[in-house]
Amino acid sequence: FVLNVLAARIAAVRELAESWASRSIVVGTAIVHKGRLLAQQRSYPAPDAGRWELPGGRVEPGEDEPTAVVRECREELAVEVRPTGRVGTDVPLSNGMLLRIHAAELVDPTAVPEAVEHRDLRWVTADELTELDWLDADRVLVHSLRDLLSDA
Ligand code: 9L3
Ligand code: MG
Repeated sequence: FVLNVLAARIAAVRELAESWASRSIVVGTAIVHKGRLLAQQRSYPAPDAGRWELPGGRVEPGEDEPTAVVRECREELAVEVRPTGRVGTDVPLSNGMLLRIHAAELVDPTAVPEAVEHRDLRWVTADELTELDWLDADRVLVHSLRDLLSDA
């Protein structure tokens, strides 16, 4: 009986820990098409406006990362993507969350992403990657993203 109670306690704590862990992840999406990477320019908040990032956002409680990637790309770009695996390392954000990148491809290669809530979108080449004014966290990933483009 005591062991059962303990096991239940441990399960409850683990569940809580996992829900906290999943809440602290921000997914970013590396969509590569014809040797270019899709970058988007933020329009808010003021300090980030005009700077570039990979599409994405917070993983919601109970949501897995690939599902969050698909949802965020629908919301921000109005396209369907298929996540294919993680890219680079996790990058700590100033708000205490972690940025984690997933590569993805367009389900329909002829679909045209739209800047639903962003200022601008750009398909960038490996050389253009370094020139963009990336958010600090995304800039850390430029080398990994370049590798992704040279593989394609
Ligand atoms: N963030 C940084 N780089 C990214 C993304 C998608 C997000 N590629 C940061 C910006 C915000 C936080 O994560 O501080 C949450 O992102 P969002 O929900 O504003 O997209
Ligand atoms: Mg976002």
